[in-house]
Amino acid sequence: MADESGAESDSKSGFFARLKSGLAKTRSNLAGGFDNIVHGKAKVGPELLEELEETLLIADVGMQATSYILEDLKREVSQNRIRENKEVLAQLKQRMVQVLSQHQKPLAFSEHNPFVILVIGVNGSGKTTTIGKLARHWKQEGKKVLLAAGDTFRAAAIEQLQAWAEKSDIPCIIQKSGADPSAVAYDAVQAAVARGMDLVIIDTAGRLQTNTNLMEELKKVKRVIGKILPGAPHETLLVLDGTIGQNSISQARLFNEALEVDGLVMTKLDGTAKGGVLFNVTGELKLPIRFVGVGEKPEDLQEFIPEKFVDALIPG
Ligand SMILES: Nc1nc2c(ncn2[C@@H]2O[C@H](COP(=O)(O)OP(=O)(O)OP(=O)(O)O)[C@@H](O)[C@H]2O)c(=O)[nH]1
Ligand SMILES: [Mg+2]
Repeated sequence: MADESGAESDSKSGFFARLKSGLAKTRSNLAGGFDNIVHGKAKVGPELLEELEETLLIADVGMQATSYILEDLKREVSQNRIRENKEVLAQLKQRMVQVLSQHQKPLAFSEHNPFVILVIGVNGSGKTTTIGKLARHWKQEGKKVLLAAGDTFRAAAIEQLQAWAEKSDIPCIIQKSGADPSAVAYDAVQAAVARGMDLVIIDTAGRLQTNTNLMEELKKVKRVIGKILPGAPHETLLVLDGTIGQNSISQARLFNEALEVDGLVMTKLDGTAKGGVLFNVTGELKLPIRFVGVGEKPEDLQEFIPEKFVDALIPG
């Protein structure tokens, strides 16, 4: 996600192009309903809105978000106040941005030093690679970043995080595999305070949201962090795998109930036609989406900007 080209405008359009290509499957899923409006093929009327409704539901946008997106349009079209495809498109995009924006807020880096981020989620959702990419990006922004290999479950998990740390020349706190993840988190936060770091990012082992013991383990990690640094972790970041579609909602709900999640990352949107689930998950969970992953390259992990996301989904 870092800007390596040095040419800001180029890199910005490059980022947008990557977002667009990463969302290609979802876009083609939406295309049926949206092409008609974008290219002015269909007459504005109740049938067009029904088609749009179906299209949004198929892309996993969800009942509630879909009704919200279309409610005003339905009324205005039925009262003949909107007759042009262009107007329908503009309203639609505006509403979609609204749904995605309602819970957005920036990470409060400036309010805490060190700012502590605890990264959680099920196995393979993309936690460790997300941490690697974010750490690199924030280091390039000039922040003093410390990583913590809190996934002590497998030796390979520690090595995976260490590899990211070495590549970006970032310090990484480790213990041997099998160690208590709370102890690693404790060491890391203590070291960050002592060394005057700006940011600590703690990796954790993947776990199912239904595994009570493993959820308790994460609660303990949170408690221990809060004991050394009251108020920390400042961000409990839940990483969701975009390819699981609607299931991410029940998954996120259980993680949130157990651990009070502050923000969401949705990875692997390049691998799904159901990227509309972002509308659903932010609305249901009332949580901000911090980053989205649209591929495996560092620049494929992008800060989530509702306007850009909607522009990438719907051309025109
Ligand atoms: N296509 C694609 N692959 C991704 C994306 N984000 C992560 N991945 C891949 O997903 C795989 C799993 O990523 P990890 O970061 O190891 O996942 P994890 O959550 O740390 O996994 P555990 O530690 O086993 O729980 C890796 O091969 C990543 O490259 C994405 O946005 N798109
Ligand atoms: Mg991992």
